[in-house]
Amino acid sequence: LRFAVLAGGTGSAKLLRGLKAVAGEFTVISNVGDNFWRHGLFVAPDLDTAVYTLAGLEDSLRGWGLRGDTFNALGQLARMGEETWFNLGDRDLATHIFRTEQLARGRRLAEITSMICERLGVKQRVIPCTDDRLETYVTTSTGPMHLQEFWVKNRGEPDVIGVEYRGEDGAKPVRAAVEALEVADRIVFCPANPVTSILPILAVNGIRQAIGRSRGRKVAVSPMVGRGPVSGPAGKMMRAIGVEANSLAVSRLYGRLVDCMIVDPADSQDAKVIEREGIEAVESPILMRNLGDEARLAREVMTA
Ligand code: FO1
Repeated sequence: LRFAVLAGGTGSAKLLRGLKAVAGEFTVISNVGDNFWRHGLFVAPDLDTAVYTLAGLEDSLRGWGLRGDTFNALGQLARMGEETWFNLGDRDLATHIFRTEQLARGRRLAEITSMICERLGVKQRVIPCTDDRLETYVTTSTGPMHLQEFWVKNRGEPDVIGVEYRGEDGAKPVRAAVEALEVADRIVFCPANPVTSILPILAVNGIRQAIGRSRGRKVAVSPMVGRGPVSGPAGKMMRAIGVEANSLAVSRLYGRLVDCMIVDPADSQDAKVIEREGIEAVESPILMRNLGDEARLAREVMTA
């Protein structure tokens, strides 16, 4: 069976680890909305989180970066008076240096990502949804700011009024991503922040259409348990775009694009409404505390 998996950051990485354990081969289509330039380097956190996780190099406690990394270069940048709120590890920097150099040579992000996958021994394909600029900006009471500035520099504290995907009109999909979606027997929506991880992927012209055209079964895992997200700013972001922060609201955001939603047993009330609205709801624990949980949910996603 051919799986295509839409993925964002930390929450997605856990399911990717489970899928790697039980499915083996699949194609990840990654969000790029949180990519940004930092210290002269092009950083692509969700791509790197997927690649590091599939390479077995991830720091699974933090949910980003490389296990055992050190931060000496950043410390020296601080000493030189630079703002160092975004923690780029010494070894992680190698990825950003490599990617930035390849971009300067004229290679595209998708090509560079597959080079990184190959060099780190990743068997799965990891494809950015677009090679073009597409950045998630958060409108706060003090003005718009890039997602990383909101989440990391300002610790997710400012009130959020809205969210926009800058560049979405001009962003073309990566061909290999469209092809993977078209031929997939199953398309999986990871348990990710819908507003900052999944909707930016769907905002790329051609990606949403490819999912709509696909004859594969489309299964989404809710990132919500009870009245809020498992982690991160999803609740705040969902309220900012005018919806509630629960599994039902997530299913409505995905709408007809998905056939089936996996929701936590704590959300069985939501599950009933989701079913009534025409999407199958499967109740299964979505919290992933260890590899056992990750593999069990991955199996659920493959069979639901
Ligand atoms: N998240 C943080 O909360 N603080 C950091 O300092 C930080 C550094 C970082 C470095 C590389 C990387 O790939 C990711 C990093 N993240 C950090 C995670 C990132 O900000 C977001 O969680 C993802 O972009 C969300 O998808």
